[in-house]
Amino acid sequence: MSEQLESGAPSFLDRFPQEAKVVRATLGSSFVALFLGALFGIVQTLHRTDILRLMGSEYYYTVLTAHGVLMVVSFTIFFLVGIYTWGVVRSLDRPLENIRYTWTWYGLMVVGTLLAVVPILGGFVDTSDLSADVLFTFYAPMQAHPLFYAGLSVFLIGTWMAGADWFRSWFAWKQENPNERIPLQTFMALITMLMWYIASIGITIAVVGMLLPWSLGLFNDINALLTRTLFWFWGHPVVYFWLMPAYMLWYTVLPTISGGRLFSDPLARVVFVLFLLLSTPVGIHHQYLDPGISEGFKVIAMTNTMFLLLPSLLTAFTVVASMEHGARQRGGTGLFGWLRALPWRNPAFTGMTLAGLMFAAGGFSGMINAGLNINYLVHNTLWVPGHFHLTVGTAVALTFMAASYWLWPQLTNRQLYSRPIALAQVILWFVGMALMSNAMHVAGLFGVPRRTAEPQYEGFDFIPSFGSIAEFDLQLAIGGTLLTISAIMFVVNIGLSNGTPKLRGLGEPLSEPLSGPDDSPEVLDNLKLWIAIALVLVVLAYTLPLASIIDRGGIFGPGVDPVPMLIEPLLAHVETAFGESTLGRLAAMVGGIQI
Ligand code: HAS
Ligand code: CU
Repeated sequence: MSEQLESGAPSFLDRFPQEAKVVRATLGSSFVALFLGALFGIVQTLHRTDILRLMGSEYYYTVLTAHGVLMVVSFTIFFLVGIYTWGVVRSLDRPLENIRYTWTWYGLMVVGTLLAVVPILGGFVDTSDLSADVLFTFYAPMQAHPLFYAGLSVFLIGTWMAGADWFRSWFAWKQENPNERIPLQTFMALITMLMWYIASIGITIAVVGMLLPWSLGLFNDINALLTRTLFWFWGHPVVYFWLMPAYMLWYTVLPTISGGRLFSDPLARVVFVLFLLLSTPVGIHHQYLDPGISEGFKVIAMTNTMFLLLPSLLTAFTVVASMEHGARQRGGTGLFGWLRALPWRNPAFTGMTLAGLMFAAGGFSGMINAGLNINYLVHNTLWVPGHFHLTVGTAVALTFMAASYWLWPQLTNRQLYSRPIALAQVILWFVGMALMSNAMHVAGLFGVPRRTAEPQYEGFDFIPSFGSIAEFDLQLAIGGTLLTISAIMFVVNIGLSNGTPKLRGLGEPLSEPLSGPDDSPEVLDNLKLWIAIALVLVVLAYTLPLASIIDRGGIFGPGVDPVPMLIEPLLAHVETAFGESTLGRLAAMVGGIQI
């Protein structure tokens, strides 16, 4: 018989035992991926900084692919499906419609991951022809074993089914509550999935239509630029797919553990709608340096990207305002004095807040990336991994870990093994990442490339304007080591928590927003409207660039010559095609259809 805590509320496990099991399984899978990903991470950090070489450089891409795929596909997305399942069930306050269906999508995601990871690991076995050293951006011309693409496809199907599960639950709830606003957490999960379905169009065509048959040998040529463009059609929304569950936690859990209430539910809805509208028509900002896409399309992508800063800036405001409200409820006063009244000893709070703080820096490097001209300075340098270790590697990963300290006890009815270790762990992550990402950003500015085992070319010295490359390497290696220790501390702490005594009453209800859903215009909940606008924007942003790439390079090859697209020949061509009409001139301005 488990002991009952005196004042505690029933936990998620008490109320939804079946669903709690699924959420535990998905989060557990994500932690396994994090643990393995961290091990590959340290191997590659120490290798490229030449501090400890455990393998030959020919295995560097194998390690890098394993690190990337385990971290940004498995860790993040398994966590996402778990936390949204929790959020939807909790906020609709009803069990899922069919738990066997739920286990089916979870099973598909596990099988998909295994299918993709086996060929990656095959890269270590010289005698096997299994390999997938294609990095987490797996577009052509690098080619993986067909199993890798098959695994990815199965994994994706699993995620789509997960989304359908939440929609189903929401439909059922709506029948019973026809006049109610969609509860905030469910709203966030549904909007995220609508974005995911739109983004998936790009990757499905690339993987099923091109990469898989190409690796099966069904055709020999491939239009590499087309697979890249379709990849980034999906690849940018993916970064928000990682971020949105973290935002869900910042909006709905962080205010409660700060001792306060969410400042504004309507603003949170606006933010998620903006993500749905703007996440996809910006993918070309990853291709500013790709020859073969005209500058006009790149400028459109840049403009959309700058608009896309808005939801994050709104988030910074809303989340900090909610924290301040919490602090003042706890007796905090003064312009900044309220910061002292926040619960800094709570690892869930401190972890999420440090994650937010680092995201401010990551967002800043994102703005630099997004500038078409300044991107030329940083593209393909170590700056870019510096950027994404602050965003996905901290804003997202640290939030997920911190939130787990809060949620895991409610899924297991057992207290956390050690809060002091948890607190040390989140601080260690922050310190490790501050060192590593700082070194990466600065080294990138000096031109040190990303994605290479041998960044130091023979007969060539990078000229830093301060410090030395050796110092940055050391900083990077120390940071990477602290991060690996921190990841291990997290997994071990959660693992040991499964052995603490059973308790009842560990539930922690969430506080109501200061400005609730009734204050937000009903149109915000009109999902059909938002998806229609999102689709129109995608069509506007992508039809011409894709038509142009296919026109010049074919669907199945031979591909586009790697020469820059110039406006003048385009103008000449469009004049012949459209005459001198305004439309013709306009089409030429943004990049034309043919060259
Ligand atoms: Fe990015 C490349 C532009 C956000 C991830 N990005 C990448 C890659 C990854 C990635 C993985 O335009 C590399 C892909 C590859 O392998 O090639 N990114 C942006 C922009 C944003 C942005 C404009 N990125 C993210 C997020 C990611 C992510 C989020 C993952 C989760 N990124 C780019 C571009 C490239 C790129 C180019 C291509 C570079 C190249 O050349 O290859 C924006 O969304 C950022 C907006 C964010 C803000 C910050 C708001 C601040 C907040 C903090 C609140 C504070 C709190 C704490 C809560 C404006 C919300 C308060 C604390 C107290 C104590 C009070
Ligand atoms: Cu992007």
